[in-house]
Amino acid sequence: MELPEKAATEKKTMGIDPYERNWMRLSILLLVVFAATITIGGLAMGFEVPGAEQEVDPRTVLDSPPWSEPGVREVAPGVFEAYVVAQAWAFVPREITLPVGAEVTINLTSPDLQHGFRVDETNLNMMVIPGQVSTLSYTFDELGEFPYICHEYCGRGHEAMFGVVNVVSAQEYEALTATDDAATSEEAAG
Ligand SMILES: [Cu+2]
Repeated sequence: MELPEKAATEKKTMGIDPYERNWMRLSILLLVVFAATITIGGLAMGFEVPGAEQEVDPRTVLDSPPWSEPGVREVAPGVFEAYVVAQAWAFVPREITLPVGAEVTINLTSPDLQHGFRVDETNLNMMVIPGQVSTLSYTFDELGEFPYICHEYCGRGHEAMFGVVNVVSAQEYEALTATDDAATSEEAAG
């Protein structure tokens, strides 16, 4: 008499438990929310995947400006443009210094492999593909160091691909750029 009783209990456990059913409903709801977020973000809010802003030839891209001289430049007061090369296995430049409140447009390209670029504590997060320039803008409103890393596995030196955005006070920035200018003019004079 024991066997049929056991079979009966097993059959009972095959039904959907209310707890499980709620989790299934929640998962389906989440999928609907994600789909809605993507649709609204893409169609109504203008979110775009960083991508083919500009096509380049990865074999010759580093031979001519601005890519032959990667770095940051101020294009208008408080508005900066950075050109960053992601190459196996380092970022050029390794350090970007900006005054607090700087609005910077970061352009990235790679002459060799697929790389990634993610800046800590910001929403700057891009994929870098040879032959393309990825571009994102960000305003650094807080002082501090914001490390960036390559987050697309790109070979044996992958873990060495990192750098840092230094956000300093306006005075400190002025002092830094003043010494840079002095050094440059000294070099030119010498
Ligand atoms: Cu990389």
